[in-house]
Amino acid sequence: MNPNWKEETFCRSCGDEKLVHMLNLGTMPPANAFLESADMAKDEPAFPLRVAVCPKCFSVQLQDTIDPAALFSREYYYFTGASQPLVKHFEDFGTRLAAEFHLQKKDLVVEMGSNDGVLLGAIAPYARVLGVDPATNVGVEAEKKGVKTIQAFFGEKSATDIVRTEGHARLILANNVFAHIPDIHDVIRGIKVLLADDGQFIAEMHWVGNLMGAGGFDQIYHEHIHYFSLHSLMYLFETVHGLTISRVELIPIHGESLRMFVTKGGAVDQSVPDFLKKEKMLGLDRVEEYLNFSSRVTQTKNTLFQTLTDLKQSQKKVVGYGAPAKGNTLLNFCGIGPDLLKYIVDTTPTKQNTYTPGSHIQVVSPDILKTDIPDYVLLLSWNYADAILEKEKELRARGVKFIIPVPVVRIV
Ligand code: DWN
Repeated sequence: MNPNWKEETFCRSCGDEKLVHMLNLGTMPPANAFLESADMAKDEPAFPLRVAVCPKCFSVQLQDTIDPAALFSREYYYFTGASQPLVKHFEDFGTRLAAEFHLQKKDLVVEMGSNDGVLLGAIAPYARVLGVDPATNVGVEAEKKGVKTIQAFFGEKSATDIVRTEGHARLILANNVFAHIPDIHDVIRGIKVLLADDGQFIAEMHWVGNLMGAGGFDQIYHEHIHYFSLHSLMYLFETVHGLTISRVELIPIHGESLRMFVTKGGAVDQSVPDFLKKEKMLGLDRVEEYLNFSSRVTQTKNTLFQTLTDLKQSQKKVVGYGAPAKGNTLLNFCGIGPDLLKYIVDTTPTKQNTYTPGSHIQVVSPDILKTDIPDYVLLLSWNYADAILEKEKELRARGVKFIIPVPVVRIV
């Protein structure tokens, strides 16, 4: 048994052992484990990727856990700053938080999973900011933005240390990180220690309703332990931890993500009951709805593989656009390799001249598209489709077609 991996039998959120299996994506390497040339000849660790739902609290979660240290306490290949639409999203959000919460220099704002400091950099002019991130490399980029970063996992211990040196936090932020953490109870205990009594914990995370609907199954990978609904978040924060989800927003990021505002009590905004009603209409309070997902995933897999195989047989040149983590789930689950995708372009310098984990397709700079014109482009970063299709309008004017893979394959 790989020491970095174990199978879970109990619901991580409520402890109910009757987890119901809902989807098996096979065995594959971690989605951000891009390979340098020297790594290609070495053994590539791969792990089961299976998803289950808890019939009691409706928490959707991986059945297998990889040691977070094996995933995050290392060079991290993902930089928020590589995606301009995401940079704008977080810069706008930072400005909004400063105004909405009347932030002042005495206020402390802490972000867990702060990556290269894009969000905290936007808040730094208004308040004291502190990043917490376990990766060994991203903090250097954050420091360039004036964002001090502690290289650690956020939890009760790191939160206690921060209170001792910096005091309590007016805001604690977590964007695309809370769902990555196996021991979410330790994180919530840390939030309760660090958050000021009038403070708010604000988190963005992929929404399971989108993942099973218009978004894609490709957002399932080993970094993402949990796939929350508001129903399951309510059980975790309110029933288990006695906190209050006071407001919720659905935001058009990474498909559609939930943004929740958590307080230590007080008024609850109408958005919370309204969203619970929306989820009930989608059947997210019924296990059957989760069990229906698997057949749609298999349909997408078969259609995408057949589309690319047909294009190859028609001598068409097909390349990938964007090397997101989710793209590696898609490529590995659908069995797509260098025979079907000649290369993949990506704006992230650390990803360029590497190879995708499992599928071993080379990642190169988008500059290649200035001279090497493909017939088709598989848009692996489909969550930025609008911005990318606009950016590549000249390619499209030359007849290049874009394949959008999820939730159903379509060519534009
Ligand atoms: O939770 C996570 C999600 C939210 O972000 C993390 N586990 C890691 C990461 O996942 P991802 O890699 O799927 O995220 P993105 O932001 O969808 O990745 C987009 C990729 O596409 C980046 O590598 C940058 C690239 N890109 C590009 O090459 N050209 C992006 C844009 C907008 C472009 O024009």
